Amino acid sequence: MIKNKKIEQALIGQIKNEEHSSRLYMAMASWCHANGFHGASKYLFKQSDEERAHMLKIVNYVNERGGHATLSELDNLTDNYKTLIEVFEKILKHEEFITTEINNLYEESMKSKDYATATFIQWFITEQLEEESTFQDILDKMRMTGSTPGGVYWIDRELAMIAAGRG
Ligand code: OFO
Repeated sequence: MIKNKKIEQALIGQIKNEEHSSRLYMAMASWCHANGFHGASKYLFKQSDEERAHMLKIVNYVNERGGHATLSELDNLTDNYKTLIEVFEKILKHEEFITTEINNLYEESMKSKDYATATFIQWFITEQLEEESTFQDILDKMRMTGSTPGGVYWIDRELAMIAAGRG
């Protein structure tokens, strides 16, 4: 049972964060498609699905432990970007924010001696590490190739390969 209501609320807050991430990446994927970055679009639609899976993971965890995973009202998001690099800069910033949220959740669970939740959250800590490193890598490549049409074309193809599991 999740006895501590504060932990239950913190997990519900994280459900909102994951749902927001999923919508944010879907909006970005749509922008990429509309602007001719089809590889980046495929990649971000996939990321959006992953974030939804993260959300479901927490929903199931809360309910399986006798809590009630409710959904929250979502924040507005931007639909417009100037460049592909701006999209990925915003993603990295967003993931850094999520990492802080996950770390706080872990700390709260430990303070409350809710070791089951702390163990559950460890998966997300590892996931954040991987995601931050992947997005940093993509950004580094983008910065290296600059904003030349050839460079942008190459990175878009790379993202298409990653989305297809060949990257
Ligand atoms: Fe849910 O993995 Fe990052 O945000």
